[in-house]
Amino acid sequence: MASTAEVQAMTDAIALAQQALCPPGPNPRVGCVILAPDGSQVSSGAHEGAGTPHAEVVALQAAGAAARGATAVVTLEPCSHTGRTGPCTEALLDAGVSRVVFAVCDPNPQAAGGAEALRAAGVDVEAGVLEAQAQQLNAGWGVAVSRGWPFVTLKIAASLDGKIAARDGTSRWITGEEAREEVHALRAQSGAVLVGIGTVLADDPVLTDRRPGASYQPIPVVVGRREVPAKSQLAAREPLQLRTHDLREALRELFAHGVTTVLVEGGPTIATQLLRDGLVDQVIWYIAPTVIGGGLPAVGDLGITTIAEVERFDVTSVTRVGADIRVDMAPPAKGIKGGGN
Ligand code: AOF
Ligand code: ZN
Repeated sequence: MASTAEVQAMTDAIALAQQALCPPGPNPRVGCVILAPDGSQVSSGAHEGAGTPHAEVVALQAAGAAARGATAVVTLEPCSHTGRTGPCTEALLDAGVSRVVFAVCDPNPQAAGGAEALRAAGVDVEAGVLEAQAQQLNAGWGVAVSRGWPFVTLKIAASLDGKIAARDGTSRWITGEEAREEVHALRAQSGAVLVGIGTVLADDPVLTDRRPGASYQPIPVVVGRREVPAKSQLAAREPLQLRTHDLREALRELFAHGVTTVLVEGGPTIATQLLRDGLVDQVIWYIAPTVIGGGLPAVGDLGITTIAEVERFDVTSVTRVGADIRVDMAPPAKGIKGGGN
């Protein structure tokens, strides 16, 4: 059983991981607190992105000799592999830590096994403390590393009747400023923002987080065979261009580039294909309180011919954003065509 001091330390470690300047990418958010045998906090640390020391190592370094006989409280199972940095299991053993309390088992097959390695070396190990809370730190990352392609969020901003543009192609702005600002925050939480080449040609998007003080920008990704025009706004950002129509292949390639979470922002061709192939993990749908009538539908033909074939999402939240409505949805856990894990 974890002590009160250990549970408090885990709460603190989760907060540290949450606050760390760790960009969304190949590495998870992780926090660590070192406790002395009397339960007092000796040191703490958080991970700040790929290539930088893991949270355990940051905390151990700050603790120095005081780590001997101490308890390490970590939000993620300590790694037992050499990746960009060395194994944390070794660092913990070298420092003389006698107990390790962690929240979430490492879903990364390459790094997992730390708990067993520590136990085998005589360390007292406890797993699962505040697991659900710590899970939220890296929800998309966990899904991605366990299956080998990124967590996909499909964002759509449409009218009540599901149109994303009027008949002449004009689409700025269907949703209001508040919704658009929220989308900038979604970009800040994503490793990549993906659009089809059709959207680049039609809308000339920039795909950046333009909120004041934004320090991180997701990798812009364009899918499709046609060239990104040199004079487009995106060209200056040197987007990653995936010249394929096979989105499954494109997603695997993105994962190979270190992308674990991708925000898909258009257009209908990509949205249709992702839904048809069951590749969507989360839908964030902004509904503007307006009816366009004729115009461009957000989603094209999914190959559904009769109502018995439709798949319903589970609604996870409904919120008002300015004058618009945001609906968050997830595909039902089972029965996703081809996209299950
Ligand atoms: C982190 N930060 O604090 C911990 C991680 O490529 P590497 O060497 O940085 O290893 C990344 C893996 O290490 C990661 O997928 C996860 O499984 C494990 N633990 N990673 O980035 C940390 N503790
Ligand atoms: Zn590690």
